[in-house]
Amino acid sequence: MSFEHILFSIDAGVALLSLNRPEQLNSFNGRMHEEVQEALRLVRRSNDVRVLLLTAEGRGFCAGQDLADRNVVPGAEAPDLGESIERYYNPLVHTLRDLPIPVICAVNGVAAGAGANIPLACDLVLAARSASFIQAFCKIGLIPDSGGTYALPRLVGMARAKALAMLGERLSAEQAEQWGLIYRCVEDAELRDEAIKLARHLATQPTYGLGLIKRSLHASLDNSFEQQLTLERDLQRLAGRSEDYREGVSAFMAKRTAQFKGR
Ligand code: T3D
Repeated sequence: MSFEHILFSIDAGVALLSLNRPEQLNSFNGRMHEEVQEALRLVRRSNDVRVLLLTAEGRGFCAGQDLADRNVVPGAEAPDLGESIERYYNPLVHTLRDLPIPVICAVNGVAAGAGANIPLACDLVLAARSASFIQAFCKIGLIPDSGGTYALPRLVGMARAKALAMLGERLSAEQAEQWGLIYRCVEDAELRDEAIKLARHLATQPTYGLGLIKRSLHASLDNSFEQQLTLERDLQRLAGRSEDYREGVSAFMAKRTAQFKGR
């Protein structure tokens, strides 16, 4: 498949997926969804990809669904948004969350609607200082989707989640960092370089183990202490059988730099 609305490349273990419909603030139409799905399939199938970096072109990150595709004429049947969510948005955030490698999101500008929640399905979110997050759904009679109602209360608490979702106000990147919605806010001009630096660093690390870390942290949100200890035992068993663990210990003992392979 040739890509029209995204840019996609793989270099030094890092897959870079950049949304590329800047005139529409990278809002999603069907074609862009299909392309993102195809790129994520390539990431999943590749043995070379150790980290995924998601970002976007232009002044915005993503304005959610392209509303031009939802502007029905009076009297016409309402579009089935549930179908769209099942086909596109839910698989997208599921894949980002479940990929067994670190997923970085670099939010380069305004992130609204689904575009504000897709980053929350990623592992490490950097945002440009001028970027902002808007739960725009309430302004058009919708509810936060793409995992927003799951992530928001868990990340910022119920009081702030309700205010964000019901007021649809712009949350600055700085405030998002202070509230714990994202990992870090960086200067605009440095965002891409910082994100690539972080991605390249992680791509040299024991990424199989990093995948197990994300799995265990995700599970902890719904597990009891006992269940979590059992999971830690099981995942540590897997980690302990990895080539990377063997290499990490051997390199430590030999006082040399470890060469991890993500296996
Ligand atoms: O439908 C389903 O499948 C269910 C799933 C739904 C998920 C959702 O995401 S629903 C929520 C959809 N998104 C929104 O409601 C956000 C709409 N956009 C905005 O509120 C504002 O554009 C922003 C706050 C994001 C940015 O404002 P601003 O002032 O910086 O830019 P702008 O002038 O509003 O937008 C720039 C251009 O992008 C403009 O086009 P133009 O006039 O230059 O030709 C605008 O129409 C276009 N644009 C922005 N967002 C969308 C969009 N075009 C289509 N769809 C958009 N979502």
